Amino acid sequence: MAIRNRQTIKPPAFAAKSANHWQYFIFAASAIRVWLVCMGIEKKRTYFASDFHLGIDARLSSAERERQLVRWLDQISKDAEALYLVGDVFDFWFEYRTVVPKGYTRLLGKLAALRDGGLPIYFFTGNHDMWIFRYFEEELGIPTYRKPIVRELHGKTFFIGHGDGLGPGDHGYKFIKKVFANKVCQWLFSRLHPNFAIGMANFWSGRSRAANPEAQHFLGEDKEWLLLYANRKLETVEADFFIFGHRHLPIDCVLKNQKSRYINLGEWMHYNSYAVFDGETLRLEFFENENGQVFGK
Ligand SMILES: [Mn+2]
Repeated sequence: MAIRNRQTIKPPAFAAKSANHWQYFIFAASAIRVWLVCMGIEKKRTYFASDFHLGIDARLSSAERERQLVRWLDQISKDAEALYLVGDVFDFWFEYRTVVPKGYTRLLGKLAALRDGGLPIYFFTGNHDMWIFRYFEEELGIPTYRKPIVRELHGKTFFIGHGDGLGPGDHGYKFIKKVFANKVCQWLFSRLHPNFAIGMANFWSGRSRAANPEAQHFLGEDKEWLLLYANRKLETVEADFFIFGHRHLPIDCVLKNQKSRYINLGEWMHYNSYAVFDGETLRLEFFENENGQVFGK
């Protein structure tokens, strides 16, 4: 077999042209991407919010707040890549095998529509709605988490959870949480008639709020218990962001490694605060509230 002289093997004429075409293609793709980002069409933002406490009235009534949340969801759906609802969406929820609390139709409908449209949504139970069982998963296709999770998003590590029962102290609550999470206690509670059981729970929920007036200021780096928890957790988990709710105060604080941050999502009874991560930076923002303030900076 004749061996072809190397020099005679030239790249075919179209190769040079196709390299050019390739460059054009890359240029066009980046231009389109810039345009999509400018238009807000490319979905690349991850949103986090918690503590809507639907069911009780605050600055707005619960019904008004629900509509406000739907407006917020409409707004973020334009560029959302994912949505994390980090607990206490409802002020109280108990789910029977065949019965769920009435109300919240607009929020549930909007979440269903977004989920059906392909938006990944992740739901965490909080201390007020820990008795959400399989409804969100089965009816809305939204996975429900009862404990903090660690997620990798665009190369950053997120530690995400509601935050109740974490950090030092609060032994009373930690005990009650164990009772509430107990399957036998849940079964017994579910034997009660909903009118009685949910009425009693709403009364309890209101009382617990009255007994624990919210501390509406930043307590300092040595006293904010979720910050202490995050600093401690850094010894075993290399997270860039610790995202919690529960504290009802929008907080953004650099942790002891001078790199990671503790973010508290605040709440929607007064602040309407949420966090948005664009793939590189994360910040707290406020919806329909021009007086929002971030603590701990
Ligand atoms: Mn809460």
